[in-house]
Amino acid sequence: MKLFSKKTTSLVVAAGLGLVAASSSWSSESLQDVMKRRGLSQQDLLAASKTYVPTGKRDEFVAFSSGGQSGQIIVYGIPSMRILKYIGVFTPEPWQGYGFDESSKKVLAGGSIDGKQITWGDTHHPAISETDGKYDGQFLFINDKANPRIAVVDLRDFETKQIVVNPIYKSEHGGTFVTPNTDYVIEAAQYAAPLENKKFYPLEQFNEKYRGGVTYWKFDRKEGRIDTKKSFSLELPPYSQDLSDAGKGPSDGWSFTNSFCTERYVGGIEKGRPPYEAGCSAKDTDYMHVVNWKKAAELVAAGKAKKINGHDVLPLDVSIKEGILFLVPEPKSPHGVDVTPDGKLITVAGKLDTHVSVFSFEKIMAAIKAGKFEGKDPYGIPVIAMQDALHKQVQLGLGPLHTQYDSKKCVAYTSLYVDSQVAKWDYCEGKVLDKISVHYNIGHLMTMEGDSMDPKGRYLVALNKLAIDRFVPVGPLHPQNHQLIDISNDKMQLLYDMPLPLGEPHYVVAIEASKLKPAVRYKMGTDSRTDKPHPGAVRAGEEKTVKKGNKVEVFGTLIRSHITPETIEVEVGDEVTVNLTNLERAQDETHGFTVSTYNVHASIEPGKTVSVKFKADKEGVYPYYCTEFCSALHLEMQGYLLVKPKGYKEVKVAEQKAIYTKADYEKQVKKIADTQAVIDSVVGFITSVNYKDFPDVVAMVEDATDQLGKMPAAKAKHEEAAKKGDWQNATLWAEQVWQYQVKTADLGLRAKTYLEQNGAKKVGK
Ligand code: RUQ
Ligand code: CUA
Repeated sequence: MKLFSKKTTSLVVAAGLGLVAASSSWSSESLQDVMKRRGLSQQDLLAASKTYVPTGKRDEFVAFSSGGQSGQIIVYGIPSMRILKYIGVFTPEPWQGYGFDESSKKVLAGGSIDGKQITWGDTHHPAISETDGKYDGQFLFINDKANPRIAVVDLRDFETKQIVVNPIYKSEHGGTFVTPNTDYVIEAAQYAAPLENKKFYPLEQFNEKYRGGVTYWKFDRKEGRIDTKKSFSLELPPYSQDLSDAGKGPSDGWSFTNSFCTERYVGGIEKGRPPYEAGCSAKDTDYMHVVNWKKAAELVAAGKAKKINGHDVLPLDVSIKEGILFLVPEPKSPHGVDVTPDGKLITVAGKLDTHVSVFSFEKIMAAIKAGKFEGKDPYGIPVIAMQDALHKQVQLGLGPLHTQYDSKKCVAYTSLYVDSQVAKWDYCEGKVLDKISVHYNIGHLMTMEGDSMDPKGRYLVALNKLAIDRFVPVGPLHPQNHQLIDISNDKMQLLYDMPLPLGEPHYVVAIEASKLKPAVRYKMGTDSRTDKPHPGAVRAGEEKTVKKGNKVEVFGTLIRSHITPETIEVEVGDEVTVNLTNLERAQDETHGFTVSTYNVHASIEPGKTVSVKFKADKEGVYPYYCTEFCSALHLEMQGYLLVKPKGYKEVKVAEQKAIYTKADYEKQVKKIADTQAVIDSVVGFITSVNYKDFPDVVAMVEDATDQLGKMPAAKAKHEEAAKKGDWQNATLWAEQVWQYQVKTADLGLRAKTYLEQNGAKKVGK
């Protein structure tokens, strides 16, 4: 029996414009044959059919994974688990020119601390911007635990636009979490330290002088940037604040932050004291911080904050007096705090407790309103009794960490680190529904839009801390393992292991792919890092090199398949800035740019302008070239940086010897005529359909028209040279005409294919 049999015949038009017919057909192997040969079970096939995304088809969800110590973000598709992109965030990323061109260097420099550039980060928790508590797909935020910072990524182009440094912490962990309309991005501290910069207090003064906190970064959606001046923090006791979450729906306006080591234990193993891990887990409970951030923002606006390192901080006594800060005991060494989609309940998992605790926001509010507290912490913060805040406690297993929600009512999933399992449970009734083993030691888990007010269910990804024996060994450092689990039925089913070899991802968020609307091209001459017109942008024909003193500035362009200018001449010691605009409009026609040994690189997508800068401090000849394989004559997309010695005198050099003859020229002219026939037929097809209804095709047609528009000048040159019997120049200019034709035809054929595949309709003459 043949289950899969398919025969496809496609016409491939090679760049040389010969028409080549290629046919491929599936081999006659049956499904059973393949199962036998590869040792696959029925169960494997079922799993494969749930994760396999056929060639040419796209994923349902897009996941944004923290890149851990890589300081980057990894983007992959679900259910295929195919990696789509790495976004450079805290770490330079050469392919995207991130950290190798001027504007992106500025973004990275925004993350400098005390004048020191930090070129790595420990990214933990990405967050997608929300509108009314639902993912809107516009922006992405991520934190750096090692050097307390937050980055803003714009999902229109998947580029990092801003890095802000937390002005008062020395470490953090509880970021990033957004409020339901992304008014604020929450970032909580981790290891307490003095809040004033560069201030030393001995560890003996830990209780008095060390502090934690939670920061609310104001996000300006219109600007697409964090507004540091309108951001503020709450001073908190030196408890190790951990993860946070924003309230939503009925709990909107409040936020919740876990903590551990409320013992305020100070270790010192080298002094014979018991280590941190013993002292920090001695008590049975730690504290969840409950903060009224809306009221906090009002207090800051009313001038109740005090400035620490130039940043607004609400002192502990103010927050206590104004009634915006409360504590609720939570089981020993908690980790995740996750508000339910309806905003009514808050799930907390304690690493050293077998239960998850579900707190009721309503009960917490009732206790606050009634002034019913079991006491105060050492800093005077009112403490609500656990029993007064608790909705339910559910025994799940060993080492519960993080919780995510399903589209089905009352259904939650919690990771069990020690048990290496995912527990599916009902948080309304408080009962376990199902468990599945994962490999191994799961940290976070993630369901589709599972921390928003509108979870989508379907899939769950387990972010396992250890891979051990799951993959072909690649040395002592193993990749991470993201395991895809089907949650659409009552029983969970493990589908797929995905190795992620770029740092240790902590958390992932996934959004419906259809909600993302990334751009295809920039408005011509845009600086993508500022979203503003780039001062170095020029249009075709306006290219120039300007020299002022020892500063040389090039205003150049890129288009298949040449860089203008093709030579840059400078004197040793000159400071060189090269601005380049990619004149293309066609989708995916990116050019790259580098100059040999000067450590610069730019990725210049259609419409973008980028500048690279360097000091030409070595005499010599340095090729530059386009680093993206953009066209048939990509390798020819080249030029020379000539760094001459000071005071160099030009020497006269003989012209290159002619090698072409009249016969060569005539061959060229014939080739041009043949190619024109192909172009005419493609143009005939495009104009016979409603191509104007397809913006991508309109862009390709514009590019093609640009290329064609350059032909007459080159044609006049070859004809004139031919008239003079200068067969050398006649042949070369004719070749250039053909080059323009080739690019026109390439675009035309791409447009034609696009139209055929996207259901273009014939239009009447
Ligand atoms: S972490 S395994 Cu969120 Cu940084 Cu929990
Ligand atoms: Cu442009 Cu290669």
